[in-house]
Amino acid sequence: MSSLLTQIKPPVLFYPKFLNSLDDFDWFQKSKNLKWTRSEINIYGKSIPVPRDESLFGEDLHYEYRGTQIEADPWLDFLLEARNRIQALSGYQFNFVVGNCYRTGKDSIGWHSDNFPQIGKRPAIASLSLGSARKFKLRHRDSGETLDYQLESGSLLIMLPGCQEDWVHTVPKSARPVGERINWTFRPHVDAIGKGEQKPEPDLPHSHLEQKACVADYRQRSKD
Ligand SMILES: O=C(O)CCC(=O)C(=O)O
Repeated sequence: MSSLLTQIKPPVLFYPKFLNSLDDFDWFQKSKNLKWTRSEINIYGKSIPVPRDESLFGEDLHYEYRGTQIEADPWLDFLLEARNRIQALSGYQFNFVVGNCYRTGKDSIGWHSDNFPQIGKRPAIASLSLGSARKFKLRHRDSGETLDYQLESGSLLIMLPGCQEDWVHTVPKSARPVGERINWTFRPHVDAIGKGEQKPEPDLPHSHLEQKACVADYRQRSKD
């Protein structure tokens, strides 16, 4: 069943209007009012703040990030509602969510893939965007093929199994002024799904071909 999904190239499903405008507005306001943390990374013995604020919510599981033990705050109602809707749409299970808050165009996340042991093998990761639109870029590790998505408020991008293995992604800095953007990335956790691959539920409510059409319409070949 997952064979059709994994044939999608790049392995991404994009729903530009996943949220209705009421939830879009309300969830952005709720997200803005949360406690956000600017963490630091150690580069050559120097502590450097990451160029964005972060937060973590989810089930009571073991979390480790950049060698540090961290605690997830318990699910908030709107995040749980978002998680449940995304699970119902995709069939994938998600146990926690990482929040990224980009205050201005100077905030960003560099090229990377999310392949930490705690999210298991070939994870699906679902990314919900709120607030100002930002560019999201995907680059194939071998061919260098690069694609851009404009992540508007209320859009949902699902990185399917294989995406983290074969592609890297980034939200680059923006030279033009942009407002605040908050992004929630819903992830599986091995302590909840077991050590194997995350499996979709058997009955997906949308046909794979409909999802594929959604992908083809919205991706653009990168120009820079
Ligand atoms: O903000 C985004 O759209 C991407 C976030 C991301 O890449 C991450 O949390 O690993």
